[in-house]
Amino acid sequence: MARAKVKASGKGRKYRFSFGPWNIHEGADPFGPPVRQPIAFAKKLKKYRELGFEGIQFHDDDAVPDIDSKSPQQVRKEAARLGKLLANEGLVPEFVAPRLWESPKTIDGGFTSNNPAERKYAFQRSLQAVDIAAELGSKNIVLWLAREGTYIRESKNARLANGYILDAINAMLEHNPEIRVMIEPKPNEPMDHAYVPTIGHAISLAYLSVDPNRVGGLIETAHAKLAGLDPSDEMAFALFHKKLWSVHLNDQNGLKFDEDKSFGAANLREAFNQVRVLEEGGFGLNGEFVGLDVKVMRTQKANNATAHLSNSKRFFELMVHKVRTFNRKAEAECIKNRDYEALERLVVEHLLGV
Ligand code: 3MF
Ligand code: MG
Repeated sequence: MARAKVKASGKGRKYRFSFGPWNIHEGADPFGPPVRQPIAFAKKLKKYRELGFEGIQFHDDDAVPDIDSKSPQQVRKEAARLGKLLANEGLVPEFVAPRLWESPKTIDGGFTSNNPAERKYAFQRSLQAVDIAAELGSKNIVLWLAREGTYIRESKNARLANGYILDAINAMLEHNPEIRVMIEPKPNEPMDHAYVPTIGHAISLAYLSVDPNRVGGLIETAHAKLAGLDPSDEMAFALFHKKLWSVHLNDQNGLKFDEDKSFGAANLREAFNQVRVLEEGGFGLNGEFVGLDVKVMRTQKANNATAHLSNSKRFFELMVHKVRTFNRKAEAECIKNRDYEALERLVVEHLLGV
């Protein structure tokens, strides 16, 4: 297949890309078992460079497996060892996310569990994630608040729950003066409703924290869409607050389960607008990664189960090209004349390449 050559650099910007090891996965879903063999972490690490990625997103237990069975010293030691390995391979740890949603101790949520002992576990595990990030050489913690929410509203006190989440964020900030916390909002799934469902909620919590400059957001395309919002507007909101510190680009075909499709695969125009907003807002100029959170289709054979990653990166780069070659003069003219029908045609024809 002939491939158009595109550059994702220019205007002083060279985008760097990241993904998490969970993005290379076995294809299990709630209705069926794995359909591909697991790939060892070391093998996944080799894939990064091969696929043109530099940044690695970590869960705490991606970095240190079986984390709960190890002493704090052991956890730090293993994280430090991995940090050295990454540096030797020229790979960058982008962030660490405490995986609070899989432990038997977080069945009812972590920070917002109704059980104080479970809240304490979530708290301590998050502080440990901060230590892991430091040992790996990353300043970023991501909080995806997976089970911090409810199946039925009456089961938790939502007002107090927001306070518990803020307490945990403050504790992380105080635990390490260098660390930044990025909240990755998602409105639902696994919960019926999650607390902190949008970037607006996340940023309002950030301002209440002990150090608002160190609390920001990571926006995932699909999560914004599941909230019925436009991902590019959500990104613009965070950029306006100087709080868009990472993204999970992917795509989502309407309001259904979180699909994590390849970026741009469901809606080209939304992808165009996300890239347009990121470019215009200077995303990446302070070292931010263009992060992906994408799943390969369950039907994909094992021999090409990373195509969703290279495809997403390529679609992003092609969109950068589309954004940079958009006729800005014609755009300005349409806006000046309040002729948005003409603007619509300009955009659609540009995307269609006519
Ligand atoms: C949620 C996330 C991750 C999840 C990952 C695996 C950082 O959208 O980005 O948390 O763990 O998607 O399901
Ligand atoms: Mg995500």
